[in-house]
Amino acid sequence: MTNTIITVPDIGGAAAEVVEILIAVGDVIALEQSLIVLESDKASMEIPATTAGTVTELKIAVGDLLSEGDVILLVIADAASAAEDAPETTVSSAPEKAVAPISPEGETVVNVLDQAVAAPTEALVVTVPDIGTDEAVEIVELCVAIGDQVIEGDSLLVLESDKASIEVPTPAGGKVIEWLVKTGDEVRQGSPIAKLSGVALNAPVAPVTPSAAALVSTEAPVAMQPAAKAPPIIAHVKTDNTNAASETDDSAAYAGPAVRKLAREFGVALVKVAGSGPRGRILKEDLHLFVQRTLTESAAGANIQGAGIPPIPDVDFAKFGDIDPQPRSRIDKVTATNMSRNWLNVPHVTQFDDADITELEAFRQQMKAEAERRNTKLTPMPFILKACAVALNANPKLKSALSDNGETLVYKSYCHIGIAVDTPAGLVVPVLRDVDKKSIWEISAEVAELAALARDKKLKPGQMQGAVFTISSLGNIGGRGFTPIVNAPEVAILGVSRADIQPVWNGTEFGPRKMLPLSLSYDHRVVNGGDAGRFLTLLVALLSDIRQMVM
Ligand code: CAO
Repeated sequence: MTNTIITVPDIGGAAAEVVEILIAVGDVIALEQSLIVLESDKASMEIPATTAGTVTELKIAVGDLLSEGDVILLVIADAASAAEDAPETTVSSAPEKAVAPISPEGETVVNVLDQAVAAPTEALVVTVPDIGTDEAVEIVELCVAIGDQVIEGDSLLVLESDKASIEVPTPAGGKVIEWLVKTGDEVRQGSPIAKLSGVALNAPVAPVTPSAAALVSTEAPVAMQPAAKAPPIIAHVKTDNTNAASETDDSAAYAGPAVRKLAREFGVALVKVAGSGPRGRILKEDLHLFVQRTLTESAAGANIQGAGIPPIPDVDFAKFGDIDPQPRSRIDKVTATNMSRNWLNVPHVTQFDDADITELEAFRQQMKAEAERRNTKLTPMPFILKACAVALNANPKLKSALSDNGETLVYKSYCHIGIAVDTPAGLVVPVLRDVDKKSIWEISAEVAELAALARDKKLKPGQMQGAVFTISSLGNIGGRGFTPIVNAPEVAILGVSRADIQPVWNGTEFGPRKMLPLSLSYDHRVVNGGDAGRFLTLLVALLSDIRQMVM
């Protein structure tokens, strides 16, 4: 047995101080277990283990200033992990030494897969590729079994985030010899998921979708060398911005990045939470407890004072007849939460109008042959999308967003529009980018492509982000009108109902016209009746005479 050195990976430049040592000599550590906490003037970072084993010597002390390459400790790999580690190749789609941009939430993800050298080996550890988010996502399904032979591109498992289901394909063919995860586990980019054997590694392993690029890195089997593979470090960047949700400076709270992120999602000021971890470190469980207590207390207060929303009582339906309770999909549950959040936070107003699409429909019928030639189906949707883009650019408040706790209105130059798509797994909203710059044919093809991806659970998170406005169409189902719920932080949403022939007065007589019912819901904190009226009137005019769209 030989010692392996674990060193400080790329921490983004400047030296950082050791503020906490999370392990001791003699401890048995697991791969990716946090070893120490470093704190620079900008960030606090947990440094994870790059190899599993027993700690034999610590080379650092609290207060030391460390930079990339400094030795942290020595580890003797235990028999199991040594056997596991040596002959393996790790495949990941993380960019080489990538330092991800700082997200709006103030998270920086530093990925330190920094030795991208392919070598022929027997076993292959497949890791989660770039799934377009730094957040941990849940494994909802394992698609293959131990012993299965897979070929490159076969789906290994299905991940489900708050927004989408993502199938993770294998980057190479081989036999599945071990699962490193199970259903219900949460993983993120770089997490090892399965081992394959019989993989020919002479050729480079293919990048896998949904990743942007893949690399092959070999875990260094040589003792007394810095480990070649390192799991991602997640660093919380301190900012000077005052968090809208907290009245006090949370950087004073002692917590890791994951807990800080969760606290921001809950809107909890971390300084109010008591930590039960080592040296008072705030753990996720502490945060859950805090939220639970706060909710219970406020519910009790609300009941006493008669304020707040009374909970809907649980009913034992079995008392009245046979029942069949079914677990809801994750997307259904997240949609429910988002709907409640948006309904309760956004003062909604809905305005209705009908567009006379008689001419549009005549034109659409004329174009059917051309649509068939292009192997697409021309529905009213691409025209509605295009008309919305023109009307949004003419009324930019309808595609703005509130920020800074209501202090700022963010206007956007781009025009990405979301469309609600009903899928068996739940409601998802893929986003068409730059609708204002695309032709009706391009939009039509993209709607079909995104809707198909949505139904096949193949949308990437990035394909569901960045919308300035949403369209929810029930036109193919029916109904005379409905009040859609604004998809905050967007400030408006268009509901489209079923077009029907109506008798319309033309000044001298009633004539049969095909009328498309539209309902525009908007956030009345941002959009006033005048803004909405101008937008909807223009939209109706554009749909009634589509020649105006090109003017
Ligand atoms: N009025 C009358 N007919 C309409 C129509 C409308 N407003 N909108 C679509 N249609 C017709 C289409 O023309 C098509 O008929 P033809 O083949 O004869 O032309 C038929 O309905 C089916 O259209 P489609 O649904 O396949 O295509 P689309 O482009 O209109 O919609 C999409 C695409 C992805 C929005 C749709 O497939 C979908 O998922 N709709 C459900 C949306 C949903 O569930 N919304 C709920 C939101 S909850 O807030």
